[in-house]
Amino acid sequence: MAVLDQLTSQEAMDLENKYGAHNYHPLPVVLSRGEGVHVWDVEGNQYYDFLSAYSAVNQGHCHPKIVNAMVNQAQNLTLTSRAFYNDVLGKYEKFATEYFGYDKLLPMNTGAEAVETALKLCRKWAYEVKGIDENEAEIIVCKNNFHGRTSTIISFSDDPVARKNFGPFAKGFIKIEYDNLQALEEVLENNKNIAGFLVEPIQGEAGVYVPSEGYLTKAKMLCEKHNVLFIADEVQTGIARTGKLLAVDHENVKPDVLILGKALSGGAYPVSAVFANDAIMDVIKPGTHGSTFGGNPIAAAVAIAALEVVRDESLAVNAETLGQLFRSELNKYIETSTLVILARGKGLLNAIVIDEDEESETAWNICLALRDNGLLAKPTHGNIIRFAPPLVITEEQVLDCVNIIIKTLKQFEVK
Ligand code: IF1
Repeated sequence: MAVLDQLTSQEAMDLENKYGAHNYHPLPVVLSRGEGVHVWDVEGNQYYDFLSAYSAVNQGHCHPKIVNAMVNQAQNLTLTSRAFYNDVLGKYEKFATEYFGYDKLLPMNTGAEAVETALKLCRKWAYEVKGIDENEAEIIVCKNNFHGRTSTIISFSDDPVARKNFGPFAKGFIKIEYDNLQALEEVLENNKNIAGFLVEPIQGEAGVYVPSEGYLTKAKMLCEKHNVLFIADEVQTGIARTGKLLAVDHENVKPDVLILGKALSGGAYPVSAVFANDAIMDVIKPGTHGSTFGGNPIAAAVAIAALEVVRDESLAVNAETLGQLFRSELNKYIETSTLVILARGKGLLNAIVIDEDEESETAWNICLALRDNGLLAKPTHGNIIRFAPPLVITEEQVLDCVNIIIKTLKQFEVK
């Protein structure tokens, strides 16, 4: 088989199954093209994308402005490593730090790398600025977190599947309940060695779990009181997804350390970054941290374009307005449903909870039926379906999608 031959869906799936490690269980659909809110499979069927590559494609598939920036840069210079300067990185750093309101950023590639970077930055700050004894620093994390797949990050996950037989695990993390200020205060009061508090403003993998109003504000205040860094993982919630540029903006909280990834490139390229002010970021000195690809010229050019699209197309406002419409339309149906318990979320990061236990296959089967009806979504746990379309979606398209979703759910209602 020549590499360029057009495969059928079945052939493409068979190839992945035979030659690729089985670290995923994809919904059976093979995509070959994307534009805006739509993707097409190899047979030419069109779908609404309600996953957006886990919120990486906020700007829509193959946004022409982002693709142009990438192609133009790729024709000039792709990679220098950080052994030399390049003429795009500085421009991007100026643009992005002004955009998010920080003194500096540290460029990486994937979300997990950026989380790792933030953890290292936090520890170094704790020893060199806060004055914690070497190797004694602790970072507070939340139950049911998702921050990525590296050895250190899974050390403080409590997903048994993500951890089993990957030990021994890294030390230095204290886990508390999410959305529980008392638990946070207790740890802060009783431990002198706390360096930071790492938190998702909305827990994505946990099933789009939105904390109580005021949680982030008060958590930030507690951190300030105890001279502990408030580290927000906005890899999934950031960049307009929840109806504000950042999810912390809903409470006007300014994290000491901000972690971004995914939509920082509009899904065109792996681009992540950690943002902080000089008092923190200046602990990083030459040789202490880095990455061959981090800050490469393509990433820098793509990220500038991706952030410009978010601003120029008012994607945060669109996510806020259409998110409300989406939830209110779905809720009208849910009131009469015996299958769906609730819809929750913020902006265009939403989920519905099915009245089944976590081992149930219903959510998976609903996603197969949604696919057949022209909409792609993925379950998280057995009973939750996440709905996160590209933020360039229109009102008319939202209503069309609500119809598809309700029509599909009705097939599963117990009569
Ligand atoms: C997979 C979930 C989403 C993230 C937060 C860091 C990372 C992620 C808050 C790491 C990544 C992804 C990765 C993806 C599944 C996924 C996910 F279901 F697990 F929770 F988005 F909803 N912080 N999230 O959500 O970023 O290294 O992947 O670039 O396939 O593992 P990464």
